[in-house]
Amino acid sequence: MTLLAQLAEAVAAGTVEVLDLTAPLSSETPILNLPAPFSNTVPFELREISRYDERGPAWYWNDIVTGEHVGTHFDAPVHWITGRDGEDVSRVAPRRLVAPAVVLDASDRAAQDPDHLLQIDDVREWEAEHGPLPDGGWLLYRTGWDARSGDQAAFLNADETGPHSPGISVDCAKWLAEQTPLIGVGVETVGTDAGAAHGFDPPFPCHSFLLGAGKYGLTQLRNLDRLPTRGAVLIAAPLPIVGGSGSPARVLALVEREG
Ligand code: 23J
Ligand code: MN
Repeated sequence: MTLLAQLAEAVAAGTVEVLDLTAPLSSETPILNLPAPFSNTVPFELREISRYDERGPAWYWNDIVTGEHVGTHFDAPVHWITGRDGEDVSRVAPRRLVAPAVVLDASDRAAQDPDHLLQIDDVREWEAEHGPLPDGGWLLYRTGWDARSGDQAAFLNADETGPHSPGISVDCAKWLAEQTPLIGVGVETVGTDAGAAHGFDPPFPCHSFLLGAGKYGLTQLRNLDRLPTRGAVLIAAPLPIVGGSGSPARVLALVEREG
């Protein structure tokens, strides 16, 4: 049997499970809210064209209105000034969109401290226990933040000092971008950077370093708690928006279950 025939059989039998890591897309899907003077994205919206009515008697369809960076989405290198000469989302090679993924779980610490920042030593410790970061693969950073994704206020967790959500330190973002073989970083939060990252030096270090290194971001993932620490295969499917800086994406994970 070929490898792909085996895979198809395993999916049918459930020994390879297909997990959906994507948040549902609706006008309720939380979106980023940058402070003045910066411009913001629009939320997702459906605009009905017809629904079995005089506008179209036998068909239902909608136009969609969305930002590129709404809901579970893919950040392409050109999203950031450091990656301005890099790939737009339509140019990301399909083989890059199927890749191994590992999970680093910091949900205990993020529950204690909503501003929790992942450090290089945390990743080194993880590697000592679980092996090296995958070459050409994703680091999925579990923080438990997906539990808040049904509620924009809880998800952004903003007070008078700005948003508070977990992320990655400046040093760690630079190290992940420049010293590891990762293809990118996936998170449960509204963006790959911490809520407070507008005040870091450089601001938004995940965006700055990872996209500057030609790497990618994935956001608003869910179901990371259902993934093994290593061994999952991620399928990230952003739309090939020509010239686009990113795109809402369907993100699936293939996971082996005990027969
Ligand atoms: C633009 C500016 C800052 C940030 C973002 C976008 C995102 O999080 C994003 O979705 O790429 S932090
Ligand atoms: Mn984005």
